[in-house]
Amino acid sequence: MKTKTYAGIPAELAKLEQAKIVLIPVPYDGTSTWQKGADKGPEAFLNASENMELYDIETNTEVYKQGVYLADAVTENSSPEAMVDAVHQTTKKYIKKNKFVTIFGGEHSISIGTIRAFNEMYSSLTVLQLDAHADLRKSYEGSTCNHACAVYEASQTTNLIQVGIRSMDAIEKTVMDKDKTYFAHDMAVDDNWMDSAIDQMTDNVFITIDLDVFDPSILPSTGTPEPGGLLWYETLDFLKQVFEEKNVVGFDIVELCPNAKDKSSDFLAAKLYYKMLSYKFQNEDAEDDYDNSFDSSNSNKNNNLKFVEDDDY
Ligand SMILES: [Mn+2]
Repeated sequence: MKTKTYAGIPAELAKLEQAKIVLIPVPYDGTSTWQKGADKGPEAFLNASENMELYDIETNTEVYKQGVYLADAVTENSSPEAMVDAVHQTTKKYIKKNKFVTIFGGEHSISIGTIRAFNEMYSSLTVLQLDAHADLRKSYEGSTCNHACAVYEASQTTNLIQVGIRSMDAIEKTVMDKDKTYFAHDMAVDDNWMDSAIDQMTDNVFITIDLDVFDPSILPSTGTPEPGGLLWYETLDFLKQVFEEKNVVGFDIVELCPNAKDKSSDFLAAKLYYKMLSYKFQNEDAEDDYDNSFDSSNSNKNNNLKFVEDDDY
């Protein structure tokens, strides 16, 4: 039974009917290969969120007043495939309720389900992936729903843009679209990478953030930390521009692997989530109705085809 609201917000702002935002926790860690613990991510994130100031200085807003409904966690873990299916169905259910749907993992394999749902509900979807790892394997250790395969399906069915990549297997080069991949070592010496990535996006953008995209100096608590990652302000600068210029339809944040002795990563994740909501709703009056602009006719189309976009965008 759920006893708390997101960030301890008042109960009347946490009801599904009134809330514009839905948060779905997915405490899943079934396929991680090195450090376990991503199943504890949502709880650590929610605890940190409760201890965070809810006024955002930069946007001069209190986005929680738009209403945030904390959904029941998706706990299906009988198999990776069953988990992905449950995430897919739950995400879609709340998109259809005209909510801004956000998901907190769990390991990155949960995004196979979130992306599938958004791709069915929005046309010409761009998936913006911030991640240290390419995650483009078609299958890994006998499953297509392994964390190493997190965006393989997206690479085939959406306009996938990968940012911050600094670890991959050579086999992934056969799947990767190099023109839409921003390697960390290139970003470090290229002032233009943000504009270039935004120019490649369609209007509808879903963002998947693997927290290991951040440098381990600011986010050590993740399953596979990789040196040479993004820092805080450059990441916010990029995300803010994406929210301002595109229709961000939802996002997920994954791979928080909390450490009882160092809660700074939990706070970074909590603040990142709240910042993204603040950017999304900064020009929306809390009293105004919200329209998440999903396209119900789209769910009947076959979005399993390779993404093709002939128009300029
Ligand atoms: Mn990943």
